[in-house]
Amino acid sequence: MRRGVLVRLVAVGLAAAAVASAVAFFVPWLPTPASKQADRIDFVFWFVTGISIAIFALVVAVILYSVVRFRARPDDDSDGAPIHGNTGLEIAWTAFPAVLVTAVAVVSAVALAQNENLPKKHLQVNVLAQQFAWSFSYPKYKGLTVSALHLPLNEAVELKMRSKDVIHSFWVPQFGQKQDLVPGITTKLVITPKRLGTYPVVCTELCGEGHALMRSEAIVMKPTAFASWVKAQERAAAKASQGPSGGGPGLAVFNSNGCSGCHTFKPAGSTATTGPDLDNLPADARRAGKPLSAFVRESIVDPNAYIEKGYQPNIMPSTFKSLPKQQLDALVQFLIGGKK
Ligand code: HEC
Ligand SMILES: [Cu+2]
Repeated sequence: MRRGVLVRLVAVGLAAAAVASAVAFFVPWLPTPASKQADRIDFVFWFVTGISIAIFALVVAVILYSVVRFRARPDDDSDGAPIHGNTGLEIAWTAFPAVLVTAVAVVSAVALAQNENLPKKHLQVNVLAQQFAWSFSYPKYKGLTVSALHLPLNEAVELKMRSKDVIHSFWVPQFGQKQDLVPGITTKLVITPKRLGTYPVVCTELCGEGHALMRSEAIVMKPTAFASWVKAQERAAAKASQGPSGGGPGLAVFNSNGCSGCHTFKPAGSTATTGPDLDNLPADARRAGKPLSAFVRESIVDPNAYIEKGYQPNIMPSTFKSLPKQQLDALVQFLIGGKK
């Protein structure tokens, strides 16, 4: 090959690589990682992107050079020279990709193995998904159950995930991983949060009419803040159980069934807005023309019997009719809280 040709090929290749790199770097394709696992996934992503940019540059350089250099001139009707095979080239374009694909496989396998590795010292959180809410409970803290995932910074967490009804999928974009929750089995995910903040928890498996609303939050806190959050939750639960409404068992049922993930209710300290504010139940019951406790019970066991104005049917789960009677009673008691 003449030196001039090589110089031109390299120049075109570098230009193509520069354009591709700019697109890769300056478009925010992925969120900034917030966990160690997401860092490893990011590494694999950039490793593969780097290889892709190099191959793209090579292909673009050869194509552009060939199109320009070997194009047919206006009055040129002749055939091209006959060529047959080039053993050296064929060996190169077989061996080189084989090496690259093997490298990608090895790097991915190492990242996957590291991401699945669970250190001995870790926090366990049980995740329960149902149409269309998440709930998170902490066996270490006597089954403390909440609707937003609170995590201490830099501590490995094992999520043990179950579904009550259909297949859901747990996804926090900043943690970089997705894991399905499948009825009948327990699936697992390891997360080591490394950045403070509040991130969305998204259900990323179409699971029914309310799928788009099946969202919560993952809140990464300093370990000291996490400890005082746990204490405050435990204190609130203890206080509620001494209240006149017998909120203890009712509050627990409220939190462990994901009610707090959709409803605002002051006695439970919840602030979600997918469903109506349950602090206004007496007024809503009056509007529906029903006694308060009958209205509340019906709203839970048969949500579509009466649809509160401004809300849609089939969003509130209709599975609560299978709650044990005792839990249902406690829940109704907790919601009406001594009101008539
Ligand atoms: C996925 C979101 C979601 C979950 C989880 C959920 N709800 Fe609802 N809830 C709604 C929506 C939306 C409505 C309004 C539509 C309707 O009336 O069915 C509603 C309505 C209600 C009403 C009637 C309120 C009114 O003012 O008319 C009550 C009471 C209620 N929910 C209690 C509960 C309880 C108790 C739980 C937990 C056992 C729960 N909800 C779980 C979304 C949810
Ligand atoms: Cu879902």
